[in-house]
Amino acid sequence: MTLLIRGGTVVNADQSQRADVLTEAGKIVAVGADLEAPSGAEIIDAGGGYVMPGGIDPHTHMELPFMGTVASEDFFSGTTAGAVGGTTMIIDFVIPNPQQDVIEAYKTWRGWAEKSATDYSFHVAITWWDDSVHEAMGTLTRDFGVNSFKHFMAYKGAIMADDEILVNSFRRARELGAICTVHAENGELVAHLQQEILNQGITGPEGHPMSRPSQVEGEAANRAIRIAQVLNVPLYIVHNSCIESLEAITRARNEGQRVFGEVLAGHLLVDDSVYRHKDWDYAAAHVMSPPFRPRQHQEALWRGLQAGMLQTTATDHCCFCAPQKRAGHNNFTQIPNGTGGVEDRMHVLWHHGVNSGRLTVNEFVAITSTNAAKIFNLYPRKGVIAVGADADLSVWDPALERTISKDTHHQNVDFNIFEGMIVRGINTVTVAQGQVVYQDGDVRTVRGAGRYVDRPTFAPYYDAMQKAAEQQVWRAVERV
Ligand code: URQ
Ligand code: ZN
Ligand code: ZN
Repeated sequence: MTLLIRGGTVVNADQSQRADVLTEAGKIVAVGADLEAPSGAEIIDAGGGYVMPGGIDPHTHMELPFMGTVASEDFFSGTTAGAVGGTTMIIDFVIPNPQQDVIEAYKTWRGWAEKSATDYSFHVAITWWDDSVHEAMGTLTRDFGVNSFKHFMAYKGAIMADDEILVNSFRRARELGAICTVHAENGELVAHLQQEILNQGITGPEGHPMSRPSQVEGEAANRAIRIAQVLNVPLYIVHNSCIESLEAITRARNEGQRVFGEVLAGHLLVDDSVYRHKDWDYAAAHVMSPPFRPRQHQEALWRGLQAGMLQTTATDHCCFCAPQKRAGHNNFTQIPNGTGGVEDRMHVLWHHGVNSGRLTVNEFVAITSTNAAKIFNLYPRKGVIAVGADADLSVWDPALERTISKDTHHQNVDFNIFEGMIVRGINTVTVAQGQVVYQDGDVRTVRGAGRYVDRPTFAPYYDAMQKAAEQQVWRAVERV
């Protein structure tokens, strides 16, 4: 399959250029001016718009079994919705139950993901510890292309990793050359506050943010940062929602520590007033953790993105429909936590980031694709329009508008946290593996076309350099 995208401006994280893009058999084979169209090539006219790397959403939970139910979005519908919105790869999560064999859980998730329409990979959560988990982490990095391990510091009594698990797992990740990621909320404090709030007779969704104040997130972020610092392992903090966690990341990065921060499109644009809405279903639809925060946190998060203290954007796409959310009708702690966004992430970030002047188009590419590719060792296969990269890209019309709505989105959920938002600047075409998967409203995804993408650890490189240094062969290496 040969595809020529012409007449556009190619936008990468580092530079923009007027250029055509030629793809062949799923790879980019040429980027340059006035490229010839090989006979039989499909031609797409970018119409003066932008041609950008396909989005990478490093944080989704398709068909996640959670809090007594299963997320309503599966891997095919979710990756299709992502493709409609310009995202061509997701990194999802294997989340073993405590005491569940980690490799068995990994293989289960791999089975579920085979229906994906676009490429995918997995972070693996460490929710318990014994020698078998230690062993499994090695097997996953060596044989299954996993280079990132997740730790939920929240969800006590379920999947919470206490400090002993954090220390054991972080230490093992360091040995393997993997990166550690955390959901940073102090699960003990959350459990205590939940009970206190219920004891006061508050059972509605308004109790959710009350039980997870931003200090609870800031403490956990700082604790994870300090543990990672002592154990000398890189750290990635998912869904930073507040000033306190941003401050912890900023301090660590200013000290030169290898810490990365992710922010959700939702946390940049939705505030905590949603929990005080008079309609129970509306408020419950916004129950996710960490919760949406008061407005001052959003401005700080935007500044964190602009300052480079937050590197990636994601959605934490974890959908539950109203009947599922109603499981918590008499007790907010039983409302399944999660909201959607995989289809809208890039649109809302372009409108509120680029159109507002907060971000350049190059910075937009960095935070929606390139940075995640680099942090999780997918670059330059992913996250860039360059010869040899996968042919995952989108054609972007900066003048085209859409109104976001559950009535028109492709996400398999009956709610949209961006409902009614008018955004200007959206993709007209999405290409994945060199195939057009979306064009001007026409969805062309194919069930099962997505591939599992291995993510090598950094250890081989690191070990080689370490051994070279130890064997004093630097000179030879430099001469080569
Ligand atoms: O905590 C997460 O990231 C998962 C369980 C999705 N739910 C959520 O509220 N963020
Ligand atoms: Zn989380
Ligand atoms: Zn999550």
